[in-house]
Amino acid sequence: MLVALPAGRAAGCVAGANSAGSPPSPLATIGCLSVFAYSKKRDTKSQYTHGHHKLEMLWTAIPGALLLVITFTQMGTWAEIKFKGSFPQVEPIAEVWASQFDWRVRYPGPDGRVGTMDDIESPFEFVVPVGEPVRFQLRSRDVIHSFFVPYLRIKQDAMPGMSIPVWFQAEKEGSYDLVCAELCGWGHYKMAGRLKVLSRPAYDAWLKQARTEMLSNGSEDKS
Ligand SMILES: [Cu+2]
Repeated sequence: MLVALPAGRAAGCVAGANSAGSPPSPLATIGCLSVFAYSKKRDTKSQYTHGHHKLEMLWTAIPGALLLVITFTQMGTWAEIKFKGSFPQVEPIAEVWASQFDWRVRYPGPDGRVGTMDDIESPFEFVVPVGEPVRFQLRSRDVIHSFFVPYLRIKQDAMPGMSIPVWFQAEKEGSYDLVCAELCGWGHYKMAGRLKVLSRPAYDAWLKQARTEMLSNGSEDKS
């Protein structure tokens, strides 16, 4: 039956093999391929193609030009976000440490400085005031991580040995995803933190409460 179908060979072969509702057997498949292989004239030359230069130049030049337009039109925005000279003149609110597989936000304690004994640590939770520019230093304890808050479209790599300044301004109160956007190891998925945006009074109250708890060293739980 296989060789009796010179026209529409493949369809005929498969249809014939499937007539009983079962998948084509290996023998039927080999038979179909053989029909194709041996039906070609042996003396024909292979066809070579060199593409279409004009078309290739066109579909290279158009995306290239578009990328250049995008690059130059957004340079101001990029500079505003990333260049240190255009950062808002505010004190860093905290240090954000990334590590396998953890976010630690260190706020200054009563001495107003980060990196001292009275720092407040907030694991997996970055609390900030709404409607104000927030500046922080981003650091890594081990490998490359990436601080990513999709809601704010903010992403910055955290590099070991570097303290990288970052800033943003959240305009709406709420709780947003804070994730690591760099595949940093087997527990990468665990770096699921939160960015909590509070009103200024609520933020001050949260900070005061956190400082009180830190200074009490847990003694309030014993009462
Ligand atoms: Cu990470």
